[in-house]
Amino acid sequence: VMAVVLAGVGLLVPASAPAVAATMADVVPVPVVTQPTSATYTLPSGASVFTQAGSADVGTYLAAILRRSTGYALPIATAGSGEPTSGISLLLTGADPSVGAQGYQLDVTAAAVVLRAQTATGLFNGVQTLRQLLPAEIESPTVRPGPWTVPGGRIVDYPRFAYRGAMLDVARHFHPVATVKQYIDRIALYKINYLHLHLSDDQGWRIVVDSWPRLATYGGSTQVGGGPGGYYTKAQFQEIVAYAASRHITVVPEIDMPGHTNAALASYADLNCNGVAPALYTGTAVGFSSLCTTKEITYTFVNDVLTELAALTPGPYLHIGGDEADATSAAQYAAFMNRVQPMVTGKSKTVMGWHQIGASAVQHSAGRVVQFWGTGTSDSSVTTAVSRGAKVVMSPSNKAYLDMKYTNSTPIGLSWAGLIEVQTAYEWNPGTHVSGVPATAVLGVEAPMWSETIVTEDHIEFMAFPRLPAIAELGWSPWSTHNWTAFRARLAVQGPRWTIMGIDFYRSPQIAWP
Ligand code: TNX
Repeated sequence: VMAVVLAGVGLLVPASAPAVAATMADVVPVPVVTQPTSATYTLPSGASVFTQAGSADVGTYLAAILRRSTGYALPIATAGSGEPTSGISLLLTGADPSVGAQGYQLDVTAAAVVLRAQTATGLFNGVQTLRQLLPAEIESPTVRPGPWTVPGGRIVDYPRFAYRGAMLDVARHFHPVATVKQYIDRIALYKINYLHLHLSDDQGWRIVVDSWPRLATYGGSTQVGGGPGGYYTKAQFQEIVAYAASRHITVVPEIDMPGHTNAALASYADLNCNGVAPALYTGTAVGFSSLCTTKEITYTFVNDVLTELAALTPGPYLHIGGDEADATSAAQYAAFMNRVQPMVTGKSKTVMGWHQIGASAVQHSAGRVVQFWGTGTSDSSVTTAVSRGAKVVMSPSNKAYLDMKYTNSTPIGLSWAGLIEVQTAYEWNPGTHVSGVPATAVLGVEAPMWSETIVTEDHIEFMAFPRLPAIAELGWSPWSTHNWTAFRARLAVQGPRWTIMGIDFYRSPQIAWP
């Protein structure tokens, strides 16, 4: 009801009203160094986007965004060798070396906007900042009057952690390609660079495996609540991977095992220890299913699945799940993982798994990443894995789970890990959160969205915004900048952008939305 009322108020603002200028203090995640000046750049209608070899794709992406709302032609032109003097330049030369592989330097004068980085990814991240420095109306899907101002100054910016992820559970409720693409565009706004897709669970198998075709056609035929489910063809999955790549996001596919496998067990009787296929499952219980760890065919199956998945995955990680394997003994779990992990590395991929794979009986696998999802602040599986050289992705369920309710009255979501208002999502430090896990062992953060109650694109947006930007800032910004008061002020300014983009966000009462 609130959203309807506010949308009604929004309609009273004529689309011809002049745009409100942004300031350099408005950016989420907050940049490392911000040096505002009193200058203002105003994008002229005849401006060009200047690119070099290697920055043309980012230039095309930026121009497409700017053309929609400005109505300007914004041709892509080749940057000259001298100092750029007009328009927006995307350069792979001359950035402050501190920006590294993912950062960027942005210089805004009255005459020009110049973005510099060492990689196209750095430029892409800088473009997300530039979008936030333009008036909110820049995100309008239709032409608006501007003026299209950018506050003057310099930003030098780079991430605290290399891995900043979002996870979407497409197993409990299937989410079609278009929804995933939309989410990719949403998360890219906040410099998220990994999309973890939870592709299999008890309720559904969501990716075609040619050598085991019933996984998708039968195992993917339903979902929580009994709906029709669905699955991605290989071409569709590759379409998602390519779309993510165009947003400088790497897909991490997950096949959860040996638990969370009822959909596979229902599809092939042979995978069951008793040789009997269970019925498809549409409830929300966890921990009841297991692949038969003592049968050889299980390992043929896992190897076939991982071989086909690796072939579809340009990114470095294959996530093998490993959580809540309550129907498997600890010894069998370790034996299973000790055979499966080498399959992953044998395909030149790196193992990623939920933190249970850190158990001492499970061997270390070169470079592996364990994903912490506990509600507490100590875990022996995590510290054991770290002591052997693993890196950790922090997804504490009482802080980073986007499927938890905000408050008792949130209409969707779960609450087993707690209620997570925006401040709760923001107030923790990935570098110190788990005792015995120093910041140097932390690869980054991830915000998982489990989908037992998340059915539509609208649900995804409502649960992700505004908490996803909080997790994104924990992953990107230096801890020295961490400040709830400052964050809530910067977050408030994002609200009008989301409204213009059509994002149905949760109007948290903790934030003074304009
Ligand atoms: C626990 S977190 C799970 C998932 C559920 C989620 C719901 C984790 C690794 N396992 O199977 O979907 O809770 O919040």
